[in-house]
Amino acid sequence: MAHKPIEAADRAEIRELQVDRLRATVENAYENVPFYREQLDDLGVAPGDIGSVEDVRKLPMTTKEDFRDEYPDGLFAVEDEEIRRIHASSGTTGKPKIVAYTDEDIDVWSEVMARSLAASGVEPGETVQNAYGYGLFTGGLGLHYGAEELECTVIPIGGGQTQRQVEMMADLESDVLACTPSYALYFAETAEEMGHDPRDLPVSTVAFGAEPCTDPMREEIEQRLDANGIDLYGLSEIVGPGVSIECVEAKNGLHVWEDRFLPEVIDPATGEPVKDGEEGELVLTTLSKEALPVLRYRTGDLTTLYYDECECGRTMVRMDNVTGRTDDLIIVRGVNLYPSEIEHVILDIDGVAPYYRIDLHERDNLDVMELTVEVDEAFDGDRQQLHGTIQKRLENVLAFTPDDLELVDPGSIARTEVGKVQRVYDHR
Ligand code: DLL
Repeated sequence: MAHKPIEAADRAEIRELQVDRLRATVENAYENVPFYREQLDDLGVAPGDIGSVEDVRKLPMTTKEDFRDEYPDGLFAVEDEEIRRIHASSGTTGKPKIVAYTDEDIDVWSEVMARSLAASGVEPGETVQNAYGYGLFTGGLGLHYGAEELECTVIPIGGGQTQRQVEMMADLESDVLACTPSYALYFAETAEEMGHDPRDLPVSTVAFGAEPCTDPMREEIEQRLDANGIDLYGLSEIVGPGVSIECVEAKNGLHVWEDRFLPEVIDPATGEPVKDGEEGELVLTTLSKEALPVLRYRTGDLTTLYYDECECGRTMVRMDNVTGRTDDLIIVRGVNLYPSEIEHVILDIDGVAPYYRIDLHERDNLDVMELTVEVDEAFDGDRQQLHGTIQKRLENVLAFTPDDLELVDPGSIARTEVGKVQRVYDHR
């Protein structure tokens, strides 16, 4: 599918558009959101001070806590009558973050989502089986509107009902499965249990997102379903799904739709921008949102930006796929680890199934980590040996071994049919 001219525009043209839209966004925030007006006044910044994209650094940052503090509508920039839709992002604690859209916001969202699906190789006329949850979560309706905008057929099945999903896919010949990466594997597993070879199912693209997906996990999805796995990223505070996506040509970094969202990467400790090509926390500014303009949102997601050319011809910056968040860093007896690092090591080992959980406890004032790993169905080797291999590999790669490592039978670890998978349980 050909991309739109803006996706491959000259960088200078993109920058020009970004400055204009950034200024307008600051104006909207300043005029209509008292929260932002106060912050901008404190910093002595007026909308007219935005003369370049770099001037974004003059702006205040917005945090998750700001959304909570301003609950429900303190960050909205338009009158109630202009709000056409509300979504919410469920946190594990406290109030949800409420987000709002005008008609125009929904159009823009649908357009970036359609662009995303097209970049992932989806063609108009194809059938998209949308297994993201419908409702307050942005995944369901976000994908839905985008797929319709691209003139696809949508099956709005939502999360769960997995046997039915498998039957529908076979009977209605769905080309695209949109779901979380953990659900894609659960879907394949269920298909197998129902007597299908999942590789024979008609799906050719899996647009996975909403959760981290490491490389070994993606390989597993692609192999089990014999489909292209494409990483789709987004978050409610900025719009929902459709902030960035991998192109099918390169599958090497997610193109951020920079005409609508301005990305920066900062050092999470200092808030200063990192050097080019370094990893840090992704910060996003909306460039055309009417109902909810957001300045420099600290996503908590760790990534790197790449401005070099992409083989697909798009000029929009690519971000590395997000496998860690600043707040899911596990610190066990002074060792800093991200769950994705553990996942990367263990899923690369033959005989290990892509299901695991990490439990953190405190015993006698010490941090203790239990790692539970599922053995692959096809594994018929020696479990004791596999146990040793996992320990050794973790020690070699991460200089860390869990206090307890338990191997469990295939199917023992609970599967997540609806919503996002949880892998870390902190009992401390
Ligand atoms: O998860 C939106 C979405 C729906 C994205 C469907 C993709 C597909 P929230 O519930 O607000 O929105 O959660 C946003 O989820 O800050 C990341 O930490 C994580 N996340 C989203 N996409 C990815 C991804 C939706 N592709 C939070 N890889 C974000 C890793 C992701 N993490």
